[in-house]
Amino acid sequence: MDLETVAVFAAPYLGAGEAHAEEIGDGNLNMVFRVRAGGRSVIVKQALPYLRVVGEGWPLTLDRARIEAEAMAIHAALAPHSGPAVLHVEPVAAALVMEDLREHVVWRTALVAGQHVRGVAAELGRYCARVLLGTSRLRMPAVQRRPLIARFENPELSAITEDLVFTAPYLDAPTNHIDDAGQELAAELRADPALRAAAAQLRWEFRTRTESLLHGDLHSGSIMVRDGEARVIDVEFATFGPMAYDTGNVVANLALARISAAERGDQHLAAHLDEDAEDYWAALSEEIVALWPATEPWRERFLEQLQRDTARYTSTEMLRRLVGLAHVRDIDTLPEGVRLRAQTAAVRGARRLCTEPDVPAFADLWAMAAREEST
Ligand code: SR1
Ligand code: MG
Repeated sequence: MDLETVAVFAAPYLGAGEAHAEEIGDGNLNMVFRVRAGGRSVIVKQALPYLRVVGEGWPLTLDRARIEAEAMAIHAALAPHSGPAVLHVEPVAAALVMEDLREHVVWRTALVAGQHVRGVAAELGRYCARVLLGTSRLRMPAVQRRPLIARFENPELSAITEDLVFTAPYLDAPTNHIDDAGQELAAELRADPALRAAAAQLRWEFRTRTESLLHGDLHSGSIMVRDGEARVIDVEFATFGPMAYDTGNVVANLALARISAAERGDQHLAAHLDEDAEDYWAALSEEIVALWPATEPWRERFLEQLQRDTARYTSTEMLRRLVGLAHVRDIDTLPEGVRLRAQTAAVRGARRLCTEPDVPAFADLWAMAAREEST
């Protein structure tokens, strides 16, 4: 859709008067518009038959709009108000009309601007527990789950993850994007057989461990926040996979934000991010305990395994954000010398996490991910 057609398309969900549209999307995949009329506004998200940032040279299934709409419906049932309300789904146009979260900001944008938003991390922990446990065999009957696993196969977007997260960063792949200063760090990853084997094993587990319906791309750019509230967006990568893929994404992106804040000398935000990480893990664990079925006598083992796997997936998410195709602004907006220090600290921490994931407590995991010294 263009600005004119999207305004007509969204008009039934707006107030009276002429509708005006603007394009607001800055994501890699889709078109996103805000449309206003009569004092109201909605968001229209449309999938194109290709990747928005690359163009027609990278074709991509329109089925991602169905995946997103269906995943959002499941999220809304298990974790009410964890995402924007979906007002309409139009399969032919591969478009969704959604609530406009005008009062919220993208979490990464707030963090890069040095702003701490309170209460968000704990909210996110509860959301993860509700969706991840709620779609697992611990809480969802097999008759309901098996057809869902097929509906969320999502092969094209899962292949992007398999390639960009678990494969390309460990090879001299043309999709990698590494600044001159970071070349040596990237070469270290390629020359580390234990790390390459660990990443390949995590790719295998991502492909085969259909534990829960994942968000599939749960970084701080997929989370909109305001005081005490987190709303999760951009669910097109949803597929069944290991729970720790999502929890590792959250921890990795918080860790990169923390490393960035510390290297910028923003000790205030760095301290808040330490608290956020603890709050996220505490709320996640408490909600898992609350939802855990009384008939399953292995809760502590489950939590230990989740922590261990979160360490491993935190590692691969951090590394791919440093040397892969899709970087994060937290690191890339740092001035050159500071950026290399941040990249070095992050690579060092992520590599340790991969090889030493069996830490006693979450605080140890966090210290490795986010508080490694660069010098
Ligand atoms: C080519 S898509 C690159 C990245 O953008 C998405 O948000 C996912 O993180 C994907 O890996
Ligand atoms: Mg996205």
